[in-house]
Amino acid sequence: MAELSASDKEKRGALVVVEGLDRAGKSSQCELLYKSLLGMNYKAKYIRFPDRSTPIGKQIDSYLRGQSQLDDHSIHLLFSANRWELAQSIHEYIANGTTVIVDRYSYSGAVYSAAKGNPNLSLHWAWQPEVGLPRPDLCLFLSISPEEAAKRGGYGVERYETDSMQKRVRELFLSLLDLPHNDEICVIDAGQSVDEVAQDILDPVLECMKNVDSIGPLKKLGPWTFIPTGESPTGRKD
Ligand code: NYM
Ligand code: MG
Repeated sequence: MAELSASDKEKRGALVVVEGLDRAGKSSQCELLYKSLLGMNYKAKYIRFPDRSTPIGKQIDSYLRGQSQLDDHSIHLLFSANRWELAQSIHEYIANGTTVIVDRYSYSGAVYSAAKGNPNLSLHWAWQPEVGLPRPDLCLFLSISPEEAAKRGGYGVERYETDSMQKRVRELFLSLLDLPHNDEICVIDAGQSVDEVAQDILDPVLECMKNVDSIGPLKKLGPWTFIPTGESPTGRKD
């Protein structure tokens, strides 16, 4: 196992986000990554969104389980508020040298809401409440086809876990990959074995952690990140 050098110990942590469709294997891979980093003596923290433990998270959980109804904009803003609740602590972890692994983030936030097809809720609109949140240093997109994901256990239990929704979510995720300013996105083939996916994830994460000094202080998500102003990959103008 790698020993930490003196300069490693002074570095800020990296903010690493893992994204993808339901059943892409995000949570299992985040756990593995977290354990690998701890095993190498790095300081690491694993968080996931939605964080269902907070009062806002409980409202989200009830909506996802179909136990409550909410306007599309309202639930969208709750998901975003759930990230804002943790923004300060993410800054603090990063500043004290802890690498933060985040299971879903603003990209899920924007694409799932936009995929609902509400004509008043474009991808561009959906991105706005994310502006100012900590900007990931690296985003790993676990790429899997909706058909492959649907074969995995537990699929179909919650709201959004339908074939048509997952297909639109994937199209929107892919449209984000084509936009400028997305250098920090790395696409991982999530159809491989668990060990192969874990290795494909670990390499870019270690590279990113090594290079955080050259990236500089943790940045903030801007309106320019991923979504060009005034248009959206859904083809709608705001
Ligand atoms: N989801 C998740 C959103 O619609 N917006 C968000 O901002 C986030 C973080 O919640 N189908 C959706 C995607 C998932 C669902 O997430 C629950 P998970 O990771 O499956 O528990
Ligand atoms: Mg899910």
